[in-house]
Amino acid sequence: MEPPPIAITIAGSDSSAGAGIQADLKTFTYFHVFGQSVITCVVAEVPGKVETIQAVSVRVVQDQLRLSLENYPVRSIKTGMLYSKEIISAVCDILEAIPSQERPPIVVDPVMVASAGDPLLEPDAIAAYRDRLFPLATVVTPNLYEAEVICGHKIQSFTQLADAGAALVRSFGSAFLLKGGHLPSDLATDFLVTKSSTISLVEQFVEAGTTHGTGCTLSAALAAGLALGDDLEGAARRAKVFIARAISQAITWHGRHGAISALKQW
Ligand code: PXL
Repeated sequence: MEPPPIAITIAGSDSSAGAGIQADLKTFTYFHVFGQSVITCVVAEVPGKVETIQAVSVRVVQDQLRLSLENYPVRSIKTGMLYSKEIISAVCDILEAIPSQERPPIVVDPVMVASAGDPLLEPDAIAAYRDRLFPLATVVTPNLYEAEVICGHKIQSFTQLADAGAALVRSFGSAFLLKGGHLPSDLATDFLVTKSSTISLVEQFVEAGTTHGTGCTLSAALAAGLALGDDLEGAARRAKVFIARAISQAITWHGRHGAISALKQW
């Protein structure tokens, strides 16, 4: 039997396991992709509250990534929480060293803040994303807030979101999947913008029990599709259907401090 394709997630560990590395690995498994992980930081948190962040040393981040790439046929890579300019640069050093025709497709989820508003990226790291990681990406997946930070202006409508995508594609050369779920509407509309087209991906908006991990889960599903050999549009369509399902089937527990939920990623 053919072994499954391998995807690597380069991201933070979420102790509550709804986002981060844990969300990515569950999502990869759902798609029958063998997930490997490069842990960039350890985050002690529950949905809505980040308590502590401990970054992993740059050396250990690089060793995790280098060992996977040297020993396995890696079919796609996704990045999630990278936290600092030092970690972004360290990851780029390794990715840039792969000859471009051998480099697996790279999905960059430019994680900046947790769903409850806690910062997950040092402010001076944005330049490293723009200068080094976005140009290496196959596709970058900002939500509304992240798109505003990257573009430097407010985005208040679906038209403005699609226009922002076209400007970003011109600036960085990579494709952008812009997520419009935070724009008020009864439809959750995302735009996949490439050099040659803009495609809208539309699902019914579902008020989620939690939004914790939605960005991680979508970008992991996208990376899984690319690892399986889907083209970018096919992977994006499959990822959109998957995240809509994960949100509508979210699970809720009744814990000591009340209800607490997670997406269903399996
Ligand atoms: O959903 C953003 C995110 C990404 N990565 C890690 C996280 C979170 C959200 O809290 O903890 C590790």
